[in-house]
Amino acid sequence: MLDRKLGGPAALALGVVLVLPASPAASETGYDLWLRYAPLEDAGTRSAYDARFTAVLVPGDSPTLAVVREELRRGLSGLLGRETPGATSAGDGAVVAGTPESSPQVARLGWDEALDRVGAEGFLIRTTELDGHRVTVVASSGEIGVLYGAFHLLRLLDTGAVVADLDVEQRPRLQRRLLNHWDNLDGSVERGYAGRSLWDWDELPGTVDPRILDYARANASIGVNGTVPTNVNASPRVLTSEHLRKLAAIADAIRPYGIRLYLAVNFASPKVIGGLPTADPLDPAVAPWWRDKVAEIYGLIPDFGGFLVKANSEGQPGPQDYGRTHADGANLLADALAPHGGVVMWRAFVYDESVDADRIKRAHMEFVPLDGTLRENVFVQAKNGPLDFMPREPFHPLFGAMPETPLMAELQVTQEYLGHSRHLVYLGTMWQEFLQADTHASGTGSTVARVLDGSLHGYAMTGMAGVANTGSDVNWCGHHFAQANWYAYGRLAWDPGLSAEAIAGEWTRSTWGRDPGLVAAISEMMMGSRETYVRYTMPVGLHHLIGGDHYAPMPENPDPRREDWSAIYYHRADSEAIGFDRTRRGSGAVTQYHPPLSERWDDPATTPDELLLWFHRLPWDYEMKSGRTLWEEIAAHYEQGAREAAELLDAWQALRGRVDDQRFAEVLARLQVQADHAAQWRDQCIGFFLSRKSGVAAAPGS
Ligand code: BDP
Repeated sequence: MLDRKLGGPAALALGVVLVLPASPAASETGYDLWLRYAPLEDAGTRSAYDARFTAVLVPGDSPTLAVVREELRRGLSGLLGRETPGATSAGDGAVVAGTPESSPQVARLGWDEALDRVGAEGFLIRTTELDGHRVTVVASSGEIGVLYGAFHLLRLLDTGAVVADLDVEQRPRLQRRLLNHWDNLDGSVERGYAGRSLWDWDELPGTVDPRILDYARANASIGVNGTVPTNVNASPRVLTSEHLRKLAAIADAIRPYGIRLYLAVNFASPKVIGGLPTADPLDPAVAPWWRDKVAEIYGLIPDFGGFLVKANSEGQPGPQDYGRTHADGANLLADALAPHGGVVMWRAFVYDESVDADRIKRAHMEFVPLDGTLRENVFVQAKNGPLDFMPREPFHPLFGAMPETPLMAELQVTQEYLGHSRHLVYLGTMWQEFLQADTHASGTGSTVARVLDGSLHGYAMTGMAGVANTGSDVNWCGHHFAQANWYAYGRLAWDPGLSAEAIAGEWTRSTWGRDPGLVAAISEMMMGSRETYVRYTMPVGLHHLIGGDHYAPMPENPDPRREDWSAIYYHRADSEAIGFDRTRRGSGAVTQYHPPLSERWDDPATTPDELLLWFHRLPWDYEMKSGRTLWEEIAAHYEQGAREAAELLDAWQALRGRVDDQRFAEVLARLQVQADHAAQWRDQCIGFFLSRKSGVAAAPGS
């Protein structure tokens, strides 16, 4: 077993290459994620690869090239079950990796045109002849591209792709592919379900936990190229000089893996840590404060990425505290960052009650008028849906509504509303649904993916952010299957057009095993899991049926702090009807979508079942497409969802002995909890809605 001590960066530094045992019964902790490089079981494939990948030729001394060299050796040694040496010249079977600058062999191939095409993060992987030898070349115009190419080659081998005659050309479709951590400076993690924070601020900057290198390596393997280490509910302390030195140590550690550091900042910082009387963006002292602070950051972290800001949202300070707009605030920071090449990611997660009675309309109403008023280095970062990371939402109407403003999508990898790290819910399918949703902003085919990759509106900057699910748990994500969501996020940020099913297959092979029966069984569990979760938590478009922990069913929740944090505000169930009327006759939220969606979703008859009660308030006996009444349909979904959760447990039990014992048992324990809790969702919600329907329970708001 490759455990943390043996397989971590210490082993890399020593050039130790470890070989993994093949037995599925051996215990694994999950620490190695999808980078286990378990020996190929199939003898035929292994001997074919044996001759094809004999040695690794990666000249160059840079930290990134050292990582490439060691990763290729480690990966090939693991997969082939024998040591793969480094080489100094290209013999038969050499894997040659580098840029034209770092590798004389790559330079001699004369692939300049193709290398220009793929850019500094893209790569070519080709089987070719070099000085009469048959070699595999991984080439890019940038070292990070070489690293991505090396990981991709290993992924191809690991997942059993045909590699006889390789000719691969890839480049990322999005420029900035970030993880956003919601880690606090005290080591807790907001909405984190996998232990404590990865960052040990007390030990930094003197000691960087080697685990940070493994974190960076895992991210590089899926193309993540930026990280925001701390919470959007930002402590002003993040920007103190003392803390910046700690951040610089992290930035240094992750740089060789192509990962840039960004920071979530508190808009009131000039006041709280800068000693100014105000943080008003138009106050003459405030802009110089930010300029100086930014200069200090770049002095320590020359490739610093920029700021992420949650302003005037859920009690966070912001420009509106001074009667200014979000644009005033974002542009202030953008001007400070621009000379250094930094960007601002200004979050659109705002829902000021004074804007509109329907919470989901508020961000669109506040931000659309700002389109065209933001500096060129400002992104607006919007969650995938207009409410808040529900298991199913229609796409956020801002996508397709801000042609002049680069929009970044914020996806939530941590399962805040999706069963925490207790439920097996593969999010790849949910994100695919979002990315492929047609906004109709500029005719049919105006998918969210095309908004994000800039092709629809000609954005000069593109990006995506994922709220991380990593923590100090030895398996990183709490649930072994939650690792799949980290993986899928990275792969989709690289290419939003990838299919969730292909990603699930890839991940399963690398993480659990390559036996086709095993892959089919696990992929099937994953592919249906999100819809199962939707069935037992938000059937037919019902939403936000939770209480404060965002986990357990609490449809009766009347949150006294804010109406729009309660459950009853959303389902509005009484003896007559259920659902939120967002049609033109109701809140009018449908009008924020382009036609034909605004018409389609205005009419229950043309609204898909899964969004029905998101957009409509309907009588309990409304006739569904299935022929059932609405109530029967809701109840049937709860029943089916709970049944499917129990079936997930059965499906896993059938895999006993086919994966290692430790991970098997850990997943089993969680699936048992999931089945129990799904049954609770069913029973509590059916009971509650029945009482509402019969008029026994009090009507909403009473
Ligand atoms: C909500 C979370 C809260 C976050 C907030 C946000 O419950 O913890 O701070 O979103 O995204 O989903 O700012």
